[in-house]
Amino acid sequence: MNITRDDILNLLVLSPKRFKHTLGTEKAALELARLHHPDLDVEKVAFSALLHDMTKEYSVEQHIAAAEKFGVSFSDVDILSPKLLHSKTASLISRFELKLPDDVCDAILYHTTGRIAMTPLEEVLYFADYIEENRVDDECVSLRESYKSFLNQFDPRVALDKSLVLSFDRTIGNLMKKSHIIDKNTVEARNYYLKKTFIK
Ligand code: DGI
Ligand code: FE
Ligand code: FE
Repeated sequence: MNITRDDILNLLVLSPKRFKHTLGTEKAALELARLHHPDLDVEKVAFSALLHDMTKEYSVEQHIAAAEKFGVSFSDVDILSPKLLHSKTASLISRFELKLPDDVCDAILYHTTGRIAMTPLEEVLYFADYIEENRVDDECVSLRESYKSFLNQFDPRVALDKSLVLSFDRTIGNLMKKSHIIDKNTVEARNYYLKKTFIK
């Protein structure tokens, strides 16, 4: 990749809180990769984590303008789920401006919703974002604890699958409580990882 970690840190424009979360996600992703997917390219893990929320603080108008630069327009349906726009614009910038490889851009694209049969890189980023150490809300704390306890009881693959199911269940539960639209990828991912925990 023709970009360095320092280049990425210099291009991030984020509040201190979001920047801390970004570094926490990088750390968690590297740790998850070491245990679950040791063959992953550590630079890809770090770069996808550092960039995953690069547009998180954009307004809807800024997301629309950022996508337009690459000839992409959001539908009215896309805009009904504004929280998902940052994964899309961060992925577009990574792909077309930073010229990062497809697997890194896909990990960024699916970091909020997850999807069926995530690649190792997608899985590591998705879950690191949820459990990184700076997330202190009750649900993240309890998910981190469940993950640790699963690791003590099951092999790492099963522990991660069970933790992914818990994470999707919580996200879907929260979205339902607020009557928000649930992305098809989130639902499909939840069912996929739930079935996986039953089938040997
Ligand atoms: O960007 P972060 O805060 O670090 O975390 P994230 O990218 O996982 O975003 C979390 C937010 O995204 C949270 O407010 C719930 C929302 N979200 C997650 N999945 C879906 C979703 N929103 C909609 N509308 N649909 C989803 O499927
Ligand atoms: Fe995000
Ligand atoms: Fe994040």
